[in-house]
Amino acid sequence: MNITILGAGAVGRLWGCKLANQHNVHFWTRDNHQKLAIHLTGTDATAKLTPKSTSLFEANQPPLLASSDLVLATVKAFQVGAAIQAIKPHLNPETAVVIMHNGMGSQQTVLDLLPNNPIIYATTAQAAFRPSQDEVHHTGIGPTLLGSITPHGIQHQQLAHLLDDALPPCQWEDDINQPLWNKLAINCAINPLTALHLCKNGKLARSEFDTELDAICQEVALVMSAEGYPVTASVLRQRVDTVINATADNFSSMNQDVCHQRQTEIDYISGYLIARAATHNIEAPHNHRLWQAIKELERKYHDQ
Ligand code: KPL
Repeated sequence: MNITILGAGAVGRLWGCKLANQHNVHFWTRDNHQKLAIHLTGTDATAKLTPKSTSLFEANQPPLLASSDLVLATVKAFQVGAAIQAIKPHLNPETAVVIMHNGMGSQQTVLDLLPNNPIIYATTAQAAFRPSQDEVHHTGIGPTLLGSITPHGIQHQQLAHLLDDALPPCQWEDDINQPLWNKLAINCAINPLTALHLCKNGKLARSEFDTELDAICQEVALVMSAEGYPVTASVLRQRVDTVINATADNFSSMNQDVCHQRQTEIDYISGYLIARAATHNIEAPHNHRLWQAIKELERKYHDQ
């Protein structure tokens, strides 16, 4: 299969290296470089690349994009619109497009820009970071779930097998919004708090965060239930605690964004939750306060 990875962050590079074991992989990035070198490291059992080998990929070549059977977009939520606009002139309307990012709220933008392509959304618990320019380090294995948001996307269920062969475990979901909401709930709790307290995920297990985590989960549970995904605050709190413990030694993506003074995904995490709460007339003061605090931080470092 011919695959284009849209975005060359840690997650895009990880998937690119893994898919390249069986497929032709090409990258589309914001710079215009025609080649992309990636050195993949990591200790997971599925690593098939020889340790210390560097793979050289073709990049930013319109004919390779035009002949792609699949585009896997791994850019951040707030970059999705611009990234899709950049590839649109070269994209075949039959090419399946998989969108994989933290948070929710980009679906309508993608549907408006690509009304004919099969559109699939994905959420992954695979973790990676880039210790240096060329290197990507695979730090955690977790499930990837994907499902269609367009009627013709359903014909692409075999993509779950393709991704599963490259980087398991991976599974097709009939309603992808359910796992997207489940992940959003976890991100609403962990990401802003670890970014504001400049701490690893594990610190949130301390009792001083109990009340705040309960309040966040309470609001998210109300909104999820109103959206047709009924859940209780205590179930969400258990899930959040499980992730806090499983990723205790990690810095969340929002913590890393704030530390590097980058734009965060807050508008697509707490911001999305608040927007959905408003449509159901649900109060979400705790999530709103966290959203405001992160926006204030972003404003400060952008004004510097
Ligand atoms: O998805 C994550 C993130 O960092 O964005 C969690 C689950 C919080 C793990 O760090």
